[in-house]
Amino acid sequence: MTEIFDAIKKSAIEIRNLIQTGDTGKSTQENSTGDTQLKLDIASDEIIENIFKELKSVKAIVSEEQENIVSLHKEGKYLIAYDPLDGSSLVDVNLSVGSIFGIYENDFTGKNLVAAVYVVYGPRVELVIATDEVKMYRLINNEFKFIQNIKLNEKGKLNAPGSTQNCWAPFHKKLIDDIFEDGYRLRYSGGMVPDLHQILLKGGGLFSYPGTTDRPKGKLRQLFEVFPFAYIYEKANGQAVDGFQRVLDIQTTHIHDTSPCFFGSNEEINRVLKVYKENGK
Ligand code: P6P
Repeated sequence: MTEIFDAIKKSAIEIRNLIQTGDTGKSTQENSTGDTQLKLDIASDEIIENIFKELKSVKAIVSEEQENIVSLHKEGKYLIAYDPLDGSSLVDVNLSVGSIFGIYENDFTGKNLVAAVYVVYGPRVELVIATDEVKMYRLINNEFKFIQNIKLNEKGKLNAPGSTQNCWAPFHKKLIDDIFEDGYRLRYSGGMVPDLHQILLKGGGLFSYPGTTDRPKGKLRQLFEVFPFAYIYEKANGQAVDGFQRVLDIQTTHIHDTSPCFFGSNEEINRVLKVYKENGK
């Protein structure tokens, strides 16, 4: 799997250079989930696909920016689902964005995730690799240097409430009040990768992207976004749930399926589960 991590590091340096050219470039295309694709999305996707094509250990890949699975090497062991540049439109307002990778064996299901990686393109470029441990690296003089292991506290201080204002569950207001009765700091940029990175680095809290009235099954994609971060949060001593169950136990029916999701420290997630159990459907 080392060659995959090295390939991701190589793609991160190329994508960082691409972002700094400044041209996000609106395109007329839409991706499989109806998001308008920026030239930056398509270019980042090409960088990653071309690098993965060289790896004999990769059997197939699927990108959030493409409709279908791309078969690569039939003797390969790993399947990779990735979001090449999540939150790319934030580049236009100079906010951080990220790439997300789920590395699977046998099939694209939560239970078969064997590693997850994300890259944050911000004032610094940082990369986090989760296998049995969660390790963070920083790009220094064009090389990724190991900085620290990441572990979540039992209870945190940060709250990233994505789109909870129009959550389908009328009790969601109560949920937020119950969970955050003892005061949390609001930290939400609209970019899943920097928002979740901040909670990991600052010791914990809760990131919520629940089902909403217009999207009862949530907005974030299982294979490319939700499962990889669920894997990372669990390996960092936290949890990831859809309100009722562990996210990694969800049965995916289509590669572009979405899911409501809560990522966080044990204390906050256990409160979410309790309130959903008492009030949910
Ligand atoms: P909203 C970015 O478009 C993204 O996919 C995630 O990075 C982010 O958490 C979410 O959507 C933001 O969605 O509805 O708050 O704009």
